[in-house]
Amino acid sequence: MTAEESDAGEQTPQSKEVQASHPLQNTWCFWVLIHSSSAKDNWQHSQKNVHSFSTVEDFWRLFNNIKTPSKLGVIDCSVFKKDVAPAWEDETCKNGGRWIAKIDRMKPQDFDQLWVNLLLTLIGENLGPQGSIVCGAVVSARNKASKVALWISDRSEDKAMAVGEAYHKMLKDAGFNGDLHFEDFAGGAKSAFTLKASKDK
Ligand code: MGP
Repeated sequence: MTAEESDAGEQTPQSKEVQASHPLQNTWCFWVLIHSSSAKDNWQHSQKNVHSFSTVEDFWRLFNNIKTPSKLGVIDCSVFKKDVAPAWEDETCKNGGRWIAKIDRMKPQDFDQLWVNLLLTLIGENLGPQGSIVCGAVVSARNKASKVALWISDRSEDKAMAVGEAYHKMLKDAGFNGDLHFEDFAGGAKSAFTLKASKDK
């Protein structure tokens, strides 16, 4: 709910009911991976799908009740479309890759805000005309360089670049000023494409 809506004065039960549910285009799942020695041995089974949401209100109910990434130690939190797992092996993800932004020298509160901005962009389907290939986003909070990645289901250059540019713009608007690297899941850890900080191609 926006500040204007909450300030709008008394509401009828009917208007409250309408406000109670703003459906999202997709249902999204929130996944958590807490790093431990056993997680290294069994990475896939260490990822837990802890919650799902399909309305704006449920999104805020979840995110207003969990700690922000900078306060969670070494952890990976992911928000992915329902039925898509945040794993290279996933049937949808395996044909794509991930755009990775390394976040260093950013204040914790700016990092947390960047993550919220990314989630709002994600669930608001605001990653441009090729946005349907988006699988989800991962924040990897680390002691040194943390990462924020956008996973997509298509590795073709035109689509990957289009989504990458929209993602880069969103990150830059949130104060990120580094390069963005695309890792093709079929090509190992190699960076297939790069978007430079100074220019978009
Ligand atoms: P990472 O989390 O992508 O890199 O992969 P990070 O966080 O830079 O690594 P760190 O050492 O800095 O923490 C770390 C490791 O997790 C990989 O080497 C894999 O062993 C495992 N792993 C990560 N992902 C995304 C996957 C995946 O999708 N599938 C599987 N099977 N293992 C993964």
